[in-house]
Amino acid sequence: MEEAYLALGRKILEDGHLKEDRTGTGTRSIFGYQMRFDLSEGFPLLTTKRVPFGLIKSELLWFLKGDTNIRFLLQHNNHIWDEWAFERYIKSDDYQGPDMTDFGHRVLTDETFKESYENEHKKFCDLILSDEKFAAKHGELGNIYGAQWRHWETKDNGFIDQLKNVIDMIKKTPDSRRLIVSAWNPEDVPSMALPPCHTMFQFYVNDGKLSCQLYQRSGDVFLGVPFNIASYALLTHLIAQETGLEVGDFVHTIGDAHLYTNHIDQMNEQLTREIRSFPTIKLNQEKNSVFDFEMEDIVIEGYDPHPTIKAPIAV
Ligand code: UFP
Repeated sequence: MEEAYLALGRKILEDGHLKEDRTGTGTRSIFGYQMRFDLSEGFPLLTTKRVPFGLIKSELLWFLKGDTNIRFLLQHNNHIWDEWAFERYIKSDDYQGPDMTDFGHRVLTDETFKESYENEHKKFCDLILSDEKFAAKHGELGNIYGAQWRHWETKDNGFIDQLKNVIDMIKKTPDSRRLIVSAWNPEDVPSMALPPCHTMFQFYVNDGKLSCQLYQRSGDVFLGVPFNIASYALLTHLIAQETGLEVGDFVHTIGDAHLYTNHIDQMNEQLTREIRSFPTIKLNQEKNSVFDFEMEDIVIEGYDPHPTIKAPIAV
């Protein structure tokens, strides 16, 4: 099944057209691609390079809680959302340190600046962890996934818990063709630093099995997509357990599927590696609501990947 992912990498290398992008890095890109993973055959955590499952797990539990403050992530040593909160902080009146404008690009080229950035970033994270008031003010990311999934604001000042509703529907009307959660909120998009990449997902129940399809508008195929596959596979497992279903397929549909030009060598290296068998996932069988899972309730077994391949993140 991992071949489905590698085939995408290969296709972009062969057919992808050069395309400029928002980050100024440049990409090779194709439009419209679909992969399918039969979750009953193993958990799709890539083996041709190590994918850090702990980060995927804590991020998903954070989304499920409807939490949009990075404090929970930092408490779990997860730094994948730091930059977005840090960017807001340095633009606020409370930030008094050295100029951090455009830090994402400057750290790549200026060693002295990088040191200063790392220093400020560490101070920021320490404050988020130690000072509750600071965290409430500066750790907040606004209307990102957790908010849209669990707390979609309505015109009459109420809110919709899309995820809870979809789980109820899977239990009561599993044949429904409306089992959808949308993170794409057109009212919020213009004010968001990073509009949702995984924009909507749909469930499908057949023969006692739960399948999930994600529509991802934009996929960084080397760095982002391996995370996204594992995250939605995990979500499908959690919801299947609550609804008493087996797992079916995870179908991953991507709009702009791209390789950044500084990920080409890394993708080529990954393509030379031999696929190993996927690991399996064990969930605490005593948890029967997706909202009750803690880190230790979810365990990956038999994961034996090739080593990590490092690549710069485009910002
Ligand atoms: N990206 C992913 N997966 C994610 C995520 C981001 O691949 O879960 F949050 C990548 C896609 C793209 C960039 O390369 O981040 C977002 O940029 P843009 O908004 O311009 O598409």
